[in-house]
Amino acid sequence: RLVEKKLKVAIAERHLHLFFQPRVDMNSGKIHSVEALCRWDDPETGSIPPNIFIPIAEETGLIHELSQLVMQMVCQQLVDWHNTGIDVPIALNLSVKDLKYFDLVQNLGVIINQYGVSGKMLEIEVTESAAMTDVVNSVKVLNQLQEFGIKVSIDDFGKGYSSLAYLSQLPVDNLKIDKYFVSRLSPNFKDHMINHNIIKTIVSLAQSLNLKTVAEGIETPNQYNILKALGCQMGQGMFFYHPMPADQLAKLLQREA
Ligand code: G
Ligand code: G
Ligand code: NA
Ligand code: MN
Repeated sequence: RLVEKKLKVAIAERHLHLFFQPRVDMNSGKIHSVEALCRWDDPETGSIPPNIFIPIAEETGLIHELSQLVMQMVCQQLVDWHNTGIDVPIALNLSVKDLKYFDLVQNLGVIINQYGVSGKMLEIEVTESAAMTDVVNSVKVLNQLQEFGIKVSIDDFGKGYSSLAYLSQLPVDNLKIDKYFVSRLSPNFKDHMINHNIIKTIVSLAQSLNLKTVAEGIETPNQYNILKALGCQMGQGMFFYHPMPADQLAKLLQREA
């Protein structure tokens, strides 16, 4: 397929770059870390969104090369920011296919060493469906990541299928509450109380498992206030900041400092 060929070239020629969306401490409002979101600029078509190219990368097996490139770009960014006096941890998204790829951990270890970055500056986001697909393997992979000091988050929590029995076995640090629940907190939605209660339950589940919660897709002051009251520790969304290029984020952090 044409698009497959183009993606392969894009990865080889590095027509991919990262945007960064701040993750904010709900109480202080300070930027805690950032999530790296991959962008593909095609010289002919223009910008192609990840919702389109990530599934193609997964189908074609190009995801491993793509994730490898994202890991390198993330480490390079940590180095570049560090050299300008900025140290902010970066979370990157991995696919279900990445967790099954036995070289992932080893590759990441090599990249971290090459760039000389600390695992403490990195976080991995995986969806619950990814982590639950092969729990024995996931436990192994996530444990190894944590041995590097890398944090692990379950992304889009509540949206996929989760087994609570397995969740307690997974070595994870954070649950990211899916933006679907957050988006339906407004009283305009008939089910807003149900979503409110689901979030309350997720926060309480996280507390009992000693995990932190991050709410995704916060867009309004009302959503922010509810999530804060429910004890959600961190938040992301357009209410705080849109995803932005690296230099813009650097300026923002320099202003904050
Ligand atoms: O920022 P946004 O619309 O662009 O991202 C859309 C989806 O693509 C999200 O589910 C996000 O997790 C995913 N995504 C963004 N960047 C990456 C990446 O580098 N790797 C993987 N596997 N998924 C990504
Ligand atoms: O699946 P994941 O959580 O990694 O996806 C992050 C996605 O959420 C990206 O597509 C990003 O652009 C998008 N996003 C970031 N902030 C908001 C927001 O406030 N509202 C909505 N609807 N999407 C957001
Ligand atoms: Na994701
Ligand atoms: Mn994510």
